[in-house]
Amino acid sequence: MLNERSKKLFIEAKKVIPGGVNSPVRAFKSVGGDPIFIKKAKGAYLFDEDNNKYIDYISSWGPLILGHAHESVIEAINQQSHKGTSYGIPTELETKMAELVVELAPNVDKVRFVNSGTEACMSAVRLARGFTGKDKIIKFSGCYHGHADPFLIEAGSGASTFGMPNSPGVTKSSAKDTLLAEYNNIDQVMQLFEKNKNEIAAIILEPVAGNMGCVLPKQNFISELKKICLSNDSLLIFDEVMTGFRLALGGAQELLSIDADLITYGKVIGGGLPVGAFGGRSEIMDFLAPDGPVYQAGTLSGNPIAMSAGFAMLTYLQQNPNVFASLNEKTTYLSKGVEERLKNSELPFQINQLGSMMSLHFTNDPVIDFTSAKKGDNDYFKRYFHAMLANGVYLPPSAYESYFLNDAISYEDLDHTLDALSDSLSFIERK
Ligand code: KE4
Repeated sequence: MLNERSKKLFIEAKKVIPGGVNSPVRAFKSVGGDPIFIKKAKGAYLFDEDNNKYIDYISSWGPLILGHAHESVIEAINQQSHKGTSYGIPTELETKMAELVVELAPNVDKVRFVNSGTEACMSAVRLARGFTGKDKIIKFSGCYHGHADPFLIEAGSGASTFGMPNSPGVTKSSAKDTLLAEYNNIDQVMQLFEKNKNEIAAIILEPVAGNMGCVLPKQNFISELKKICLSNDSLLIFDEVMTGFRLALGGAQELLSIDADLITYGKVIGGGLPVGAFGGRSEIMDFLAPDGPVYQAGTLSGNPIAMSAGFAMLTYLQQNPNVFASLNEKTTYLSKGVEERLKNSELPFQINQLGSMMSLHFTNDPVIDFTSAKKGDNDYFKRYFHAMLANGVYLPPSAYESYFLNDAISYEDLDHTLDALSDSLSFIERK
């Protein structure tokens, strides 16, 4: 594939944008080569500036669960934009969107909208600290909750892709209030509570992790976390920025049948526009300003364009719940097809999948946490990524990401993807 125009655009971009991108993972640093620049997208397909077509397996890192430019979302944005884009004044639309989230999200009485998943997670942690009067939080290595200081302590997405577990600029004082445990390791969590009695405000985790590849919680892991939180007057925060409205209409809380105290959302909730949210029981949410003492704010929070896109997205999912079954079936078809092809190769591999989240790891060991995820052969991964890209398949450009299928992907697209893998195997295996 010719990428001359993308190469030129990348050179231009780097002159005025750090690294040429507005989010590090897009720069292809962990897979090598230069990023492609996208001109447009529709349904399951991306079209780059050199008119190459790709089947999209990142769906804007999750939001576009129905595929690009879905008519219901575009129509809602069109209609709202003629009424103005932002007022900074309450609107009925925000209430309607909040009512819909409260209806769809289990165990959420009230919700506050923000503009990103980072903001949602950052605000939820501040609220948990304010509500409990405690300072420390526990997070898990390999889980990513955005780029706020308390989380860049061995983050599992972009930061770990660069092997920069602790980002410069994160102060020692903020780092001391973030305790780390290995995902799926309940003993480490218990030890942290022993050592930090009455100091831990919350545990925050991805209930199904997607930032070390897709990693599933072990049986009882999360129910044990909930018990520990209850017995220590700490809060359990589910970061559902990735899983919310993707794994099920009620997200991981529904799928895993377990309630968290605070839940954060992003990605799908905005239908492709910048929306984050955090919600929970009224007794906790009422601690937020202006009624409560915990401050949190945002100029464009709840802006009508983003609300209209999110409302259209969630309404469509509510009225077409078969989307989730369809996505799960397509993802299972893909993961089984990949397994079929790789088991006849020399390559070590593990495939993790839950619903429409999946990841492929070039390692013999089960991937159950960040330590095991890091054992994956990144050289194989790089060759795999570029071989698939050359075959018109755009995968996440990092071994520490999950595939995000969208429901516009057809079985023909899935077969093309599997054929591309077959074509790529000799290239991937080359030492
Ligand atoms: P944003 O601030 O990027 O909207 O959300 C942060 C975030 C929070 N929680 C989870 C579980 C997340 O996955 C994310 C962001 N996900 C990454 C992809 N793994 C976004 C891609 C990027 O950083 O460009």
